Amino acid sequence: MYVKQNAKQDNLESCYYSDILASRNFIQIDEIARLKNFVMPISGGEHKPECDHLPSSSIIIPYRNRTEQLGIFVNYMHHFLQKQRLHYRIFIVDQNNTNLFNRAKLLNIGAKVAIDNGYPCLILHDIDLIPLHYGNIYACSKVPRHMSSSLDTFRYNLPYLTLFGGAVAILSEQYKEINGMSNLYEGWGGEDDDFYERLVKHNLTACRFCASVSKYTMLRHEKNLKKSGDRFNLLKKATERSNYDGLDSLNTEYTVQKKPLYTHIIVS
Ligand code: BGN
Repeated sequence: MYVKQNAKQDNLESCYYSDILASRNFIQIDEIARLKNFVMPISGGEHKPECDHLPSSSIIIPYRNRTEQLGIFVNYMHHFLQKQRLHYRIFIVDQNNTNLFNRAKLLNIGAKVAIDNGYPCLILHDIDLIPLHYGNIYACSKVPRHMSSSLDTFRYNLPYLTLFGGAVAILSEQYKEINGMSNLYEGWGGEDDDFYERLVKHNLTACRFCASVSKYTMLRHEKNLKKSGDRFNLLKKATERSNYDGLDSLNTEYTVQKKPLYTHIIVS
């Protein structure tokens, strides 16, 4: 358990996280059941600490019908993010139809809502990924950052160097500059590689923290994801398509509701 170490820390005026790094680095998954006692009051999944903080972060989660993971994720993440003393808000972007899952389009919609609400930093995040190191700060770096590069299901190795999926942090300005992600990837796979091509096109060199800080565990789920049959062809034209397929070509309806632990964006 994280314990405040001295009285001075109780009156912190800035949200430095070096004390977090110093105090305790790893979180045990079995803490999840006890998290309720640790989190501060939240509305719409937003929390603002009473101190100067880093630029505000929006945590954007593409989602459909994984209630158990949702409960684990939001409880764990409020605890985790509050230890990092961030101003943040969790957005769950819920695909409310039976079409193939369109992860990138949901991320575009979440990013649009977050940007419209004034968030300068976007954390694009799968719901089954649980960060294990407090040093993995959920704020944006100057360049886009691949956060989940050390994942237990990949035996803590990167499958390939340009992988840019799972959990990434990107400034809203940069996301707008590259026109977000493609809306055309229906089903599993490829949309994150397409996203990476957009970064390359705009000379945005991505970064990673070291492997020990970038550790994640993946929550188990049934592997019933249908693959995108088009992904190979789509990827071939990723760079040229980015001019007209992305954040500026969203034509999907959605509603936004504040729930206690998250902002719920329902996409029809
Ligand atoms: C890759 C997928 C990514 C996925 C990683 C890790 C494709 C495109 C093939 C041309 N890419 O194979 O989307 O994030 O695996 O699982 O399928």
